[in-house]
Amino acid sequence: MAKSRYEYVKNFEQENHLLPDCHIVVRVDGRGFHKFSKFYNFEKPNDLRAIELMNKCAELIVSQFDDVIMAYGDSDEYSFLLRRKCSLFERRESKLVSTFASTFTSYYVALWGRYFNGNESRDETRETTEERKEEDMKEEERKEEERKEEERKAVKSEPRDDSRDSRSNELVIHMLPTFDARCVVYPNAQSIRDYFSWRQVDCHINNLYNTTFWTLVQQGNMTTQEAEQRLSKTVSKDKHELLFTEFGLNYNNEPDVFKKGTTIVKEFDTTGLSQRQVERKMKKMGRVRVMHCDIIRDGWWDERKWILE
Ligand code: DGT
Ligand code: MG
Ligand code: MG
Ligand code: MG
Ligand code: MG
Repeated sequence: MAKSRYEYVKNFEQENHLLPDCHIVVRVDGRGFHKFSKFYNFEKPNDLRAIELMNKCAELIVSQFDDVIMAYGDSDEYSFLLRRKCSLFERRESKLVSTFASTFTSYYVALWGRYFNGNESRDETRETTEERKEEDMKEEERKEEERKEEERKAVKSEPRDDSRDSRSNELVIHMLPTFDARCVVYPNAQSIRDYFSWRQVDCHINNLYNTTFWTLVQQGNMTTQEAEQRLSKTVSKDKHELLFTEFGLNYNNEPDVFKKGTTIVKEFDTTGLSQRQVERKMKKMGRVRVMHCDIIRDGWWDERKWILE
């Protein structure tokens, strides 16, 4: 192609090629999800629909990019770990950041209805047509109930939020989900382990706080200010104790998906393979596994040495 006289402007572009041989983490985080989660009435403290939607988006990304070896997420964020030797987009930071943010956002928007509008039953992973029929019938009945309930409300002429159809949870144009992203480069296995420990500890601390806070509000009939006041200056142990003695709730029995977040990892069966065979195999797709477990302990990483190779 002949060069035009304008082409010199290309020289103004700057690329940040991330350091070779280092681990890259791309973290996406929902923009303004405090407001977003309120607008779409997320359940408190945890909305399983939102969590499962996030997990599905992350799983699709892990499956789509060979170089993503692991992901960890909770709340409105997900961290993706790229293989140390990865050359995706020549390790160009802006390409990585923008692609992950937009791909994640696209999945989130495309799958929203499946998780938030009772369209989960359209999931192609569903087992048999018989079960599907039964579910569809139940779904119809539920929708009919909802419709009647809406009518009753309308008759009482409650003030209605005219910004959206309160009968559905459809995304509206002035409140669409967007995600930011950043790349962080880590020099060694220990810093990567510490990175994921940091995120999982954060998940734990937030979840313990939120669980206690919303229990005080929902079951203890406190105002949010009172609950905040009650929890100020408390440490973890106090919150466990409060939940147990005042509400008979053993925090340890809360679902792992809330306490531990979600880890998605590519697994490879490498038993009996030579080093060369292992390397060849690692270049192909591994089996994608989703789990909710402790990733701070050594054992988890010892069983999956390929992640940090
Ligand atoms: P940012 O990230 O700086 O744009 O601002 P936010 O508002 O996204 O703040 P961030 O990311 O620190 O916190 C995530 C927010 O999302 C937090 O306010 C709680 C909310 N959120 C996430 N998952 C759930 C959920 O399952 N249920 C409810 N009720 N809220 C959730
Ligand atoms: Mg934030
Ligand atoms: Mg956020
Ligand atoms: Mg966040
Ligand atoms: Mg192009």
